[in-house]
Amino acid sequence: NSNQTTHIFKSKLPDIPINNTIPLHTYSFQNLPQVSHRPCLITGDGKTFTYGDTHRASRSFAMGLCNLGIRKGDVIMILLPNSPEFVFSFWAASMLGAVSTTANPSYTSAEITKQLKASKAKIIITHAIHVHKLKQEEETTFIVITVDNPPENCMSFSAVSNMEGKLPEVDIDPDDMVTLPFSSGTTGLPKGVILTHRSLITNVAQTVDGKNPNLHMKEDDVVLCVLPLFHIYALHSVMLCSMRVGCRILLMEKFEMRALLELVEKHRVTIVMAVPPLVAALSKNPMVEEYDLSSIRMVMSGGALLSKDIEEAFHSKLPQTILGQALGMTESGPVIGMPLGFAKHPMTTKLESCGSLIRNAEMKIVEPLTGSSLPYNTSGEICIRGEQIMKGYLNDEKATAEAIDEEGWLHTGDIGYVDNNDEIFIVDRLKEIIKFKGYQVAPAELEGLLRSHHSIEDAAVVSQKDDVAGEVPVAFVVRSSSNNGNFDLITEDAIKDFIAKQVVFYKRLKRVIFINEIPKSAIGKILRKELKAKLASY
Ligand code: AYL
Repeated sequence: NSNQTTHIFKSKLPDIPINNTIPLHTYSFQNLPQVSHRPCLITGDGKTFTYGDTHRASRSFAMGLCNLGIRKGDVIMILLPNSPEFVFSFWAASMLGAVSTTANPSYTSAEITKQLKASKAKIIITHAIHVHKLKQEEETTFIVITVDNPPENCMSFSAVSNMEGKLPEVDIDPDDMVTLPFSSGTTGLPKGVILTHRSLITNVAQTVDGKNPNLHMKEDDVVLCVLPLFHIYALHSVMLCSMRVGCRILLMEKFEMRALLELVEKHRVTIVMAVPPLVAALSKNPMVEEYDLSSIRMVMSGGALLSKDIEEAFHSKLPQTILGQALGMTESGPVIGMPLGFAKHPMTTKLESCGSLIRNAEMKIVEPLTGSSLPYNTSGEICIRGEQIMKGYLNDEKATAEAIDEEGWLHTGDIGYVDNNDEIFIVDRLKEIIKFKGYQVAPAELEGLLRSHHSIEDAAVVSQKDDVAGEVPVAFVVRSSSNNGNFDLITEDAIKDFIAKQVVFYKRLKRVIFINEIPKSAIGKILRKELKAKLASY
């Protein structure tokens, strides 16, 4: 309706010129001459790689991959915890014009196989302990490279890095894909999210570039990398942002509170990228008293909603530290909102805000049913537009068209509003996704598994609030009628086990509730709101 006003929100910071037509690695290593001697990666056990080392190791691995036949457009899977090899692999792919798809090494064989098939990865980089989960099938043939001692038929990371060769000249288009994380978006199963050189450069620049960067990271910062790099949050906000500014990345392979506190104290960590449970631990865990955390100047929380209680507890525990929430979504490249309290010239922000819209982007809030755009202080679906958003879902035009409309707006499935101070507040979620400590759990994936069980006729999975994880998946199950009159009806525990065997730990069902019928709309869509209401009454 052309008579309607469109309320388009912008950042309070002015737009900046962004040179996003170069390859991502060129952009990220732009300051190499100045920073080459500076530490880039520090491991928990004390190994250091300078920017020069990191660039060299990435190039060497790229040459090895090239020798193994990896060419422009090919996909490699990085199935690693936080480690220097993760970083080298990512850059090696980029340098070849190839693509990395990152996955959680704790995934089950079935989960890895799905991503392998969808991404057609030709090389997998992992640890020897995960090799048994990699199943060669007709449609999927790949070479396995392990960063530790290679089992039979696998190659070692160092051997590949030591292959003779030279880096080919590749012609990289800004709109070529560079990484392929998986996300279920607003509905359905996990899908490959196409992020290009242009989209990632844009989003990193929106975050840390400019005279007054929205997120002020500087060369002498030490950034804690405890969140997994296989997820877009740490990949972008820790690895890409830190490397752009030339600061240190302290890599932790897994989360362990005491080890984390020791490392923060020892390395004088200045920035912590966190998820709400980690902010809660920093605010409430008594162990924190035993360590000197005075070096931390910023803590960012993202990936899921942070409660006001935790925010307040954090401020009283670490009053010298700025805490802020960033809002992101894999499909949006990923950052949407970043607190201006993190800016070089900081502005005051409110409790519970999820940041302010990043620069060089547009946002609108739409009424979900009519699509009309809403003004300040009115809740609706958050939509974002700009060069940072994904190009689309891999081989899925339908899902892409549902996510990005004809005018280029990405519909996030998050319900929120913008207040008078241009801060974003999230109030609800339109989409199906369940957030376990910031990890995605796709109801459709669990529902598919449940329905594949012969004793289950129908199922629906919804989220339940949880003190520790934020949200956990709960299933409503209709048992098969063929089992009527049979006293061996499937039990809650049997269903939980059945799921647990097939999925990574955070997708496990917390509860199973048996019902007679799953409530559905006329066109067969599960009425999740109704089930959630039911859940509240249990
Ligand atoms: P995905 N508050 C509330 N919900 C949030 C927040 C937040 N601060 N951040 C993310 N979400 C939810 O794709 C929201 O529903 O990416 C959003 O649509 O796994 C969904 O999580 C997206 O989930 C950052 C900070 C990246 C955060 C991110 C987000 C990565 C999560 C970079 O610096």
